[in-house]
Amino acid sequence: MTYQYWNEKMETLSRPELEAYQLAQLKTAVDQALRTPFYRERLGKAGINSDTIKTPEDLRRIPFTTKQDLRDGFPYGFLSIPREDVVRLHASSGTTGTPTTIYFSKDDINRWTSFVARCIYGTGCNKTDVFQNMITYGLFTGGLGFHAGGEEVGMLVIPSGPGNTTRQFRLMQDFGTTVVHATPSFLLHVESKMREEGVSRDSVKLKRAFAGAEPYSEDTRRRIEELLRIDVFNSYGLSEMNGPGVAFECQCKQGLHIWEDGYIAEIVNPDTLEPVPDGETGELVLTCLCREATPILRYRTRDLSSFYTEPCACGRTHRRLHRITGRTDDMLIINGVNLFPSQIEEVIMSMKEVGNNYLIVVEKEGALDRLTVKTEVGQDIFMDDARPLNALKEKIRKILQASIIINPRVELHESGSLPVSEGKAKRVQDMRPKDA
Ligand code: DLL
Repeated sequence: MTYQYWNEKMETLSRPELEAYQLAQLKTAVDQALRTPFYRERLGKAGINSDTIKTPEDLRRIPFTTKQDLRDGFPYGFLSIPREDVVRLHASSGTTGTPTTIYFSKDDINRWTSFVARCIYGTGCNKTDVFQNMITYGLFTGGLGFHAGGEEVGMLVIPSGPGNTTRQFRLMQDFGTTVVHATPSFLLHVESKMREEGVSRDSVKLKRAFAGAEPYSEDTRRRIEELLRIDVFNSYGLSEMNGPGVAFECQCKQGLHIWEDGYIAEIVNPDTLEPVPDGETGELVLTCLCREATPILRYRTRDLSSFYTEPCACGRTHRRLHRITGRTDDMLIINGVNLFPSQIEEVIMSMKEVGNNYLIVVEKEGALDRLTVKTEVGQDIFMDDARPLNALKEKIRKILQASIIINPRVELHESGSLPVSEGKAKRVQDMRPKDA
């Protein structure tokens, strides 16, 4: 296979060159951070400035930054440049508290855009492609981030946003869309709708999809790839680190290259905060090296991942992350047993009889927790035939129980009947009283 690089020099720097580059950028980031009210105090207390950062290991002397810190610093505690040099802001939805806001200078936007372009180009896209960006625009970074990256590559970008699948199909057919971007759950919904509305696969020219913004399993990727006959590339990012364009799969589709000239990645044990041995799973901690307006150092993402230990066949020297399996804060404890929603997804998405959507519900039943897994059935399964349905239910229950230890209740639902979210899927409904 021939691999294409957007910025060959930076993508294939030798490790010593990359580390030297990171160190220089880290010093700049620390200087920049000292211009914000938050870090002036935090780094001041720890006695840290760019002169105390002499080797890559000195990074570990910098205190961590948490989501709560960002909230406490709302609205301008993390701003390091004059307000009039800020050209854009993005913000988290704030559904779980005060929103967190990230500010960008013009140069920040350009740097972010070139990282997203690097991701897109590295999957084999080029200016002949037609790119339908089926993700939310607005304060969410996915829409505008990919929009700018797609234009930078020179693709024809259709800013469709999510929703309205009938119109999405029309756009795909009218303009010959070759690449789409969406959350994996929305891609599965698109596939179901395509069959439901009788849109033939041959009437569209799709080749690739970028899927991210939420966790999904390898089986889900395979399912989307097989059903839509496309290549799906995993895309990871977070608003605190600009948005998409932090880590992305190349044509090898074996883990996500984290762009180490833009971000320093560490993986730590979430309890001890000590680094885990290479290859072991822990919490990803990121330092942003490519943004001046809102510098963020050693940010605890709460995302769980691990590094690949071998180099990638594509020749890029930037390390690869395993797909994010979940977050430290999305672990459920059910009658004392720890469970990540991804463990359930892995099981059910590998079963052909199961449809494209599912929901996990946890309730209190007396003193005990009760786990219910609601799944849609495949489109060729009839809901009025009780016997095969009961057999299927029992089969799913048994396979799940063997894998997650907990004995779940399984509910089967008609294809297309479970709620679909246009943005990130809400897979878990935890109905247990909060203080129980
Ligand atoms: O989701 C940015 C983004 C947009 C990434 C479009 C990819 C594509 P936030 O809304 O701040 O930003 O959410 C970030 O989403 O910490 C992860 O928990 C999760 N996440 C993002 N990408 C993936 C992925 C955007 N590929 C949070 N796999 C992160 C698993 C992901 N989880």
